[in-house]
Amino acid sequence: MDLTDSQHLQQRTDADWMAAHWMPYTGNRDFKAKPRMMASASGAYYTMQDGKKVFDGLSGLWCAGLGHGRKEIAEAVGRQAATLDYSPAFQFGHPLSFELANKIVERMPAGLNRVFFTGSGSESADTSLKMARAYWRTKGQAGKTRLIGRVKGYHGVNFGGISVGGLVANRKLFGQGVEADHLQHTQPANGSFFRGMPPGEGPMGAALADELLAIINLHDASNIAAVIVEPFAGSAGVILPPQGYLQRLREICTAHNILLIFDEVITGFGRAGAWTGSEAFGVTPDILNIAKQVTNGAQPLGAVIAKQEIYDTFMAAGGPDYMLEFPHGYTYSAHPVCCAAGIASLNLLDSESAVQRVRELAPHFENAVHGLKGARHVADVRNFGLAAGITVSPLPGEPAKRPYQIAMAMLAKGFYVRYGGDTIQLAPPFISTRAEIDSLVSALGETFNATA
Ligand code: PXG
Ligand code: PLP
Repeated sequence: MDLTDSQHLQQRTDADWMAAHWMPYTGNRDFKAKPRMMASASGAYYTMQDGKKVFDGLSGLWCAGLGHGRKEIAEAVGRQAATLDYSPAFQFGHPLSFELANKIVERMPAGLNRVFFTGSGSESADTSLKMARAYWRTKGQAGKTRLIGRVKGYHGVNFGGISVGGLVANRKLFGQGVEADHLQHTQPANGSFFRGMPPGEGPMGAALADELLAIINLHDASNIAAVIVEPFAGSAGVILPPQGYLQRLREICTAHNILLIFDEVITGFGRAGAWTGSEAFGVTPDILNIAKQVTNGAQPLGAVIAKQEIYDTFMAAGGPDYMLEFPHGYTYSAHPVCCAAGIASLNLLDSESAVQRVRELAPHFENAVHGLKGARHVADVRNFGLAAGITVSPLPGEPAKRPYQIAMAMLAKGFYVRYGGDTIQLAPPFISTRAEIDSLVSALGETFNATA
């Protein structure tokens, strides 16, 4: 395509041309009437097609903490695409996936050391749930099939993920899913304004985890395969576990032979100021899911990391060596170009001490976002690492409207923030400066105050 064509494309927003793309999780009618087209990105900024520079207040969709346009990642992707653009995912291998698996394991909690690659967080969720059921069946406990999620949980959009997920808007159109129960959410009452984790005492504290005992009483542990939770819930608006809550879930799962799965698609690889939420909160699951930041968002890649005993169980039951042990996988599992992006991204997280940087920025970010207390419509602020959720008091009958209005007003001011449900979400890049965080949050405060 010559420059003229590309310039032409850059300017095209006519309705007929845009009709062909049914956009995901997007108000298609609104977008196509008022397009928000991005043209390029560098560092912590997007350039919109009209030339406007916009600060990336959510690191893309929680995935580009290292900032955009990273030369090292782009070069690794280009080199790999030219060398081995695709390699059959089944029954053949290529060195990069083994290299990346080792690099991932080095960053996982001790004992989680077997990496199954997927193409996204949703695929990771469904892979982990199938792995859990198959594990128990392989061990001769075929009755252990029930899956336990949590209200307000998000585990992507595939059938397993929406069944254990607890954001009802993502499930209600789709009919019968997989049998699942849900723990209560851990979101404190509006007006709590806790900094980081809520205290462990009281009815919204660690005792919330004991609800798992009630579910076990109902179904019996002999029918339950796994519990899946996000260390902190991202999509629902940054909902922290109370002190001691995850420890309690771990104890109950261990005592009752139930696998504990952490969905770390958002909390993995730096966002929580540690390599994993597991590390940040000091609790180790049996299975840990990742995606997003592992490639800095530059290529689609996810993974499920299992403890060795799970892998060994499948191997021991696998029959003759020429037979496969786990009938599961995707055409794009361990895609060589995605693995190249993953290796380059993990190298950059190391060479830039990005996780350390998140830890250093987090107190500044916490002070900034909690400065929003008192702004108009701000009902609660929650934060951890470089993530924050702000609950917006609803317009009567239209709880989702004000967040939308606020996000659009922020865009006009040059800041991209995410809105979802009754929340505004922030997850600035790890490379943000303190001044950038301050201007993001002060623009948000002004916008709240100016919103009817
Ligand atoms: N698990 C968790 C915990 C997630 O946050 C997924 C699974 C699904 O990943 P994929 O790659 O299939 O989208 C996610 C994704 C938001 C937002 O603004 C959050 C996600 C995706 C898009 C937007 O909260 N989380
Ligand atoms: N549908 C059909 C008809 C297929 O042939 C395949 C893969 O071979 C799939 C779905 C699954 O695609 P993927 O492996 O990319 O998830």
